[in-house]
Amino acid sequence: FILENSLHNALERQEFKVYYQPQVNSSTGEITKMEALLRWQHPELGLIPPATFIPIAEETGLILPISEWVLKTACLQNKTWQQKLNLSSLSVAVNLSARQFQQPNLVGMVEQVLSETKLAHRYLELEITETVAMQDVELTQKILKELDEIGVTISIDDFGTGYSSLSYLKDFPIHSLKIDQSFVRDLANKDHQTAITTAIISLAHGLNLSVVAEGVETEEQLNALRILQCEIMQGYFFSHPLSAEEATRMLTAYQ
Ligand code: G
Ligand code: G
Ligand code: MN
Ligand code: NA
Repeated sequence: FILENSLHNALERQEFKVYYQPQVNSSTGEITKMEALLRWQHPELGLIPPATFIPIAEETGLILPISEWVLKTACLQNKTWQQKLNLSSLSVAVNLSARQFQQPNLVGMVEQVLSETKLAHRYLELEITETVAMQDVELTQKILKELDEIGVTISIDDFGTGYSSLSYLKDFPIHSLKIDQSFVRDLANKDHQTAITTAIISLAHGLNLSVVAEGVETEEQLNALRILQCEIMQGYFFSHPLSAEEATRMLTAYQ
């Protein structure tokens, strides 16, 4: 109850922050994209993780205004980085929630935000989990098709953890698969469990999709992924999620 009540006021009280975590091309060192990750700094309870408040926000419908704010903030930030830091090809990835897929005007809202922030459509990637994508396959197909038509790119988040058939991969207009952290973690254990990661990477390549490894924490994992020809990586090994100020400093130093 306490959380639900304060969640109602959190937006106007400016208690949300968007953090950013880079995606790195491990061969060239290039930062290709920043993933926007929402944080809630509660005045009494401190930092509340998204896993705690997003389910409440979903139930109450508050996720809709919050998500729109995240999208706007992230697009504006990316546009600023492109211009001020001369990173003209930097993209931004934003997570979509289940509830947003039932929102009738999702695509219109996305278009509106892109036009307000003047970010070219191709620099926005929307991440959806397999589980959300599979809730209503026909609806997902319709929405993804519309997003694809306006030039936004789509990735499947936490790939491999959902309960789904693989046949949708050829029907949905998606651009990349994000290998779930749990599989990347297994790359470093002493049994060298590479089977699932290997399969996801070759599946992605076979379907002409790009593939991103999440949760890369060690050099050992990085090397294993390189051997498997996974080019794009994200994780603590490169950077934790950073505040906008920290991310700007990091991008400035890198540039
Ligand atoms: O840092 P991490 O604790 O940020 O994120 C935990 C979970 O919350 C992840 O599954 C992530 O996808 C999700 N998440 C983070 N930010 C957002 C957001 O802005 N919208 C939605 N729907 N999920 C988010
Ligand atoms: O579900 P999604 O992939 O959107 O959420 C990413 C989550 O993973 C966030 O909570 C983010 O803070 C976290 N994260 C990012 N990099 C790492 C990492 O290297 N290790 C671990 N354990 N978590 C990570
Ligand atoms: Mn994600
Ligand atoms: Na993920």
